[in-house]
Amino acid sequence: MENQHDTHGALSPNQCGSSLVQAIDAPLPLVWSILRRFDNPQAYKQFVKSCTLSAGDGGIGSVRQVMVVSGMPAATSMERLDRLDDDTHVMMVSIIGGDHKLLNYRSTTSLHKSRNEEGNGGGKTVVVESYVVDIPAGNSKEDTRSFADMIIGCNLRSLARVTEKLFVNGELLD
Ligand code: A8S
Repeated sequence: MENQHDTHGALSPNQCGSSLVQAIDAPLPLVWSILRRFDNPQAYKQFVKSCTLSAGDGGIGSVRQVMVVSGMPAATSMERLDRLDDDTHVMMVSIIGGDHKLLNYRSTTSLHKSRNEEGNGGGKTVVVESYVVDIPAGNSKEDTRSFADMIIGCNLRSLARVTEKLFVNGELLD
């Protein structure tokens, strides 16, 4: 389930972005417990080989050094945690360095209780991830967006797989 329309009203001509949606058959607290671990993106991101914090302890302002698996057009990424809200389940991350072309990349990920399940203690979650990034010189808006959308789509489907498996195995966190 992906929605690839622009949701960032004020994009400059040299920027692009989109918004992707993923439904997950697992409770929001469980999904949040995996997503909020800024120090451990490899728990679900398949393109991450390893990750170490270079600043902070995983809270707001922390910086992580991500090593990407081979086969990608980049090997490293330096990323900062800008926001982590345990009440509204919103996480914001900026990419601030690395050997890739995603300059000024900023993402917002939020979790929502599935509407159908509200009120009956249901175990469904909707994830929405949006981003904005500069279009690299010599690249098209469409190529930049489809590249980022491909990675985020993989990440969100993987987050669904991992948390649905934990849920089935009875790992109900609160
Ligand atoms: C994320 C989102 C993205 C990550 C991209 C878009 C990246 O980690 C990969 C390949 C690249 O060429 C760029 O939430 C970069 O992880 C997998 C290294 C940044």
